Amino acid sequence: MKEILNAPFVVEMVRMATNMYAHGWDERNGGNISYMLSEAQVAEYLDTSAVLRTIPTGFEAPVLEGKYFLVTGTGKYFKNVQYAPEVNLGLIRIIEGGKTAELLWGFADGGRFTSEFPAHMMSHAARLAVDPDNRVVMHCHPANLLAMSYVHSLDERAFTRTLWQMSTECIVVFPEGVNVLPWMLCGTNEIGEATAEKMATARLVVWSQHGIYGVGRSLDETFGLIETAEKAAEIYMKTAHLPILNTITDEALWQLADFFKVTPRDGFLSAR
Ligand code: 2HA
Ligand code: ZN
Repeated sequence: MKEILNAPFVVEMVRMATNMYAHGWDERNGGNISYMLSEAQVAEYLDTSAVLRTIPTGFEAPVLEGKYFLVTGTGKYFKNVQYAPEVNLGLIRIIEGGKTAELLWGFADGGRFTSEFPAHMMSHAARLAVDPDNRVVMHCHPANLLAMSYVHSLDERAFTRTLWQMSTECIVVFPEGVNVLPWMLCGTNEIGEATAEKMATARLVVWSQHGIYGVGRSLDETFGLIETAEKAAEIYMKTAHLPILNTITDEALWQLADFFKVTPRDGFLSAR
């Protein structure tokens, strides 16, 4: 059996948590990541029949039965993940239709997965229905997206259009736009269900006055999505109070969509 601390998925997760902390997106215990793994990946490093303990989840997600996830722990600080991966991360398998998680590695101080586990697992289930290659759900608290949710309309079309106008890359990176939830109590099944519902039509879901959820096929892709939206929000917050003399027009956004062969969310650009 190979050493799990050297597994590419653990190394990548540690680097990602460290990088996200460095971006200022994950103060204190803010943020969480879940990364779906195949049984073959896990079996190179662990005896998959050796269950350390079982943890109840409080929800059901039958399509995740038998699936493996590397997840950040509740109350754990992203800044500390690199110093003690086996305490701050856990590797689990979902059983009993989602009601129970079997811990195979990690959470070595007796801990458990992120308080946002329902939102993560329900988002995985929702995204797998749209994209069977989805692997990652990532949540964090980037300052400019949060700030924008205080001063901008939360209408999804309006919010998306503003982000698209703030940087040429945006419509290419997230042509489906962003979805937006109003403020809701975090850590609950209700916000998990609402997030998953929004995930049916976009890979980014803003949690107003809280943060953002992103999903993708890899950690890099998911990070890049959030990074691009957050950069656009930063430009918005730098310019919103100033006289706007220039913008990226809908005609220019259509040109980008054509050139980069992406399909903008239906109805989000003016018809041409
Ligand atoms: O895990 O970010 O939303 C801490 C949080 C809760
Ligand atoms: Zn949060």
